[in-house]
Amino acid sequence: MSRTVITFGTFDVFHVGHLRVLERAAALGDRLVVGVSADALNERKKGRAPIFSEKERLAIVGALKVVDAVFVEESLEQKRDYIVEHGADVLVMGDDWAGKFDEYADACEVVYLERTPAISTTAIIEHIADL
Ligand code: C2G
Repeated sequence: MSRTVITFGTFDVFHVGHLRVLERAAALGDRLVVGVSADALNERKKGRAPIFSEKERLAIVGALKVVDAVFVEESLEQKRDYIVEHGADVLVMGDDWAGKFDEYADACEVVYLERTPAISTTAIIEHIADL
């Protein structure tokens, strides 16, 4: 039986922390499906527009060897629908979200992976702004 893994994220200013979490998520199953946050969701969540548009972020994440399919994540509340729609057996998120998605444990396995230390989109943006 093939095992489908699902994960979600903005993946703005794509960096090695994003790559590592996707590689580790893919290793937990046979097929990795990624929900990439819509621009509007990002603005609601973070109070700013992403640097790269959802179309660009979808293209980058979708081109990765470890990613089998991408879709737009329109809202955080639709997670259960996305899990069912994509037939996910495992939901994976970085541990900055630890405990936040435990309510879906009745629909699939929920796994939180350790974040890659010392790298983030915000830190990269701040670093570039300071150059
Ligand atoms: N990540 C990581 N290590 C980092 C930075 C990010 O492992 N140094 C992981 C996050 O934990 C997350 C994924 O990379 O699992 C995507 O991170 P973000 O783009 O910051 O995603 P976020 O805005 O948290 O969106 O429905 C949930 C949201 O859409 C998650």
